[in-house]
Amino acid sequence: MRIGKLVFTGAALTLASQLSMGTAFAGAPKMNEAEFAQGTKLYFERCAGCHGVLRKGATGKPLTTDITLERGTEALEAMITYGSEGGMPSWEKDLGAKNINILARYLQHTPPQPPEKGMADIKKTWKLTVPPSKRPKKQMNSYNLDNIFSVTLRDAGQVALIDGDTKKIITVVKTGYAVHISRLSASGRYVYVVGRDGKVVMIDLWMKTPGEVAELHPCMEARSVETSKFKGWEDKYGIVGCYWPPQYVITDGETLEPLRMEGTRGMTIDNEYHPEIRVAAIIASHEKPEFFLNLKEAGKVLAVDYSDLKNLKSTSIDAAKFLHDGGWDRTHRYFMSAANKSNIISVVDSKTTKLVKNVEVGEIPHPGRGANFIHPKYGPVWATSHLGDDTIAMIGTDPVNNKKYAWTVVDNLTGMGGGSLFVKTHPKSTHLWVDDPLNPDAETYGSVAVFDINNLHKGFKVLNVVKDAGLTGGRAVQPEYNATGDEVWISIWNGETETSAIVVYDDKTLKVKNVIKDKRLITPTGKFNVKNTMHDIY
Ligand code: DHE
Repeated sequence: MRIGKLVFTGAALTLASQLSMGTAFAGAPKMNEAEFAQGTKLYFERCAGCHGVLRKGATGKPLTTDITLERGTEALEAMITYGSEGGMPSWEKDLGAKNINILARYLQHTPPQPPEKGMADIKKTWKLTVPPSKRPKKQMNSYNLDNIFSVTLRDAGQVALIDGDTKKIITVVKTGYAVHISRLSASGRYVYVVGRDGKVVMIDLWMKTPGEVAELHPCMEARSVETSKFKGWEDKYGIVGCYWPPQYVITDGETLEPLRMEGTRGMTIDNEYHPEIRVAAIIASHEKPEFFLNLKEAGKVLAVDYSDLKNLKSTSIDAAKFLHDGGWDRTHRYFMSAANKSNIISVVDSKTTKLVKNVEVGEIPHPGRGANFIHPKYGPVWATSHLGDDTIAMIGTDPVNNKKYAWTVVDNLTGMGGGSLFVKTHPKSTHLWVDDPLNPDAETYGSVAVFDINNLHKGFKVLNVVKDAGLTGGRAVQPEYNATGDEVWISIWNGETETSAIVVYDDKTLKVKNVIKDKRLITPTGKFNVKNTMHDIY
């Protein structure tokens, strides 16, 4: 199905600006230098996230010259203009005919190879803004730290720290370009934010006004950052997963000093060499001193043991291709990892460091971190919605007391439509929230569906979040609970120059409690509540 205007985009401008015409391909349609530069910029801003820097394909189809030259300019223009049934959205409105023509010609040239980034380069980017010795010894503010939200201000390259109790913005911190996610240190003191441009900023919540204490720029494109959570290793290490160059970097947890890095190029599960194996989601084990990395193009989950960085051990687990996002089951033992273009959830046991099962679900699962709850009939389940269809799949996750339901899809719900990105619930809640920001229909992408967990097949209640925010446009994205699990925060993601908002709902009554509007809230998308993120509650 078509998912409408592509907002699912963005790559590093800095990366595009480092590529030149040197690699232009003689057999391809003519382009002058300015057009080639524009094509490169457009590709990296809009296309690389799904199709890959080298255009080998992942969530999007491969766009290598053997394919694009055969298609030719006209067919490529039509594809970009109108999108495809395979999920590629229409770009007509965003790019316009001139840019589409440039992009169609650009795609027939050999993809320029972006530069590498080794340890010496990375070390030069390390900035210890406030060394640990100069940081507060205790919390210097009176905020309820558990209930602070780190909110992605996507197009502003910032995060807003919002006090969940008063709903007021505490401060806005500058981060990387098109910032992607925030994660918390195990203690809850530090927030780590990663931008699409691969810049990581570390924020200390104990400061009188929380602010940056360190930064590092280990990649040119990235989407993931995580911190060590195993007992005895709290706040010890951080890890950044890069899209480009394909690598990961382990850092000191308190300073972001880069300590150890490894490349991820290599063989896929089909034993084919791939030059661009990107690191997608990273999740920290609670069972062992390990990070679990989704190696997207390889289809492997890499368990990296951080107990001895000098003699680094890692276990490569065959899962399924195009691993993207995912989260823990409710016991925090099983990693439910979405191989989105394979329509599979790979279940990895973090205790045995082995694949348990590849579970087939709907089209392009996209759980975020997923949602854990007790299904009235099948016991503990973990749920995901889908980008490519309107279903919500529930997978049994209890191999002890509900063995016959474990690791199979026990139930499916029908939601508002395809184009969903995130589902969410909370152990204290009886509601399951499902967004739909990439649905083609404006009414739908501005709304969320809420299911009653005790009566799942009764149907869902639709909340028109755009209307509740008093706005006329925007996409409702990523439900996130507050620390006590009785409020749900939803972003209205509007254009950079338009008014956006965050709507706070009472989880019990589903009534609006607050609408947070502030001129600093530019393109809010992901929201990360300190307590829930730090304890992996979802
Ligand atoms: Fe994301 C998580 C990659 C587009 C909002 N996104 C992730 C993760 C990955 C990823 C690998 C998991 C990180 C982790 O857990 O360690 N996202 C990508 C892309 O490659 C993609 C498809 C295209 C791109 O070029 O970036 C993409 N993502 C988007 C968006 O357009 C979204 C909707 C808006 C935005 O802010 O850019 C978006 N992604 C998010 C959010 C999360 C996320 C809010 C974290 C969800 C959570 O609950 O943890």
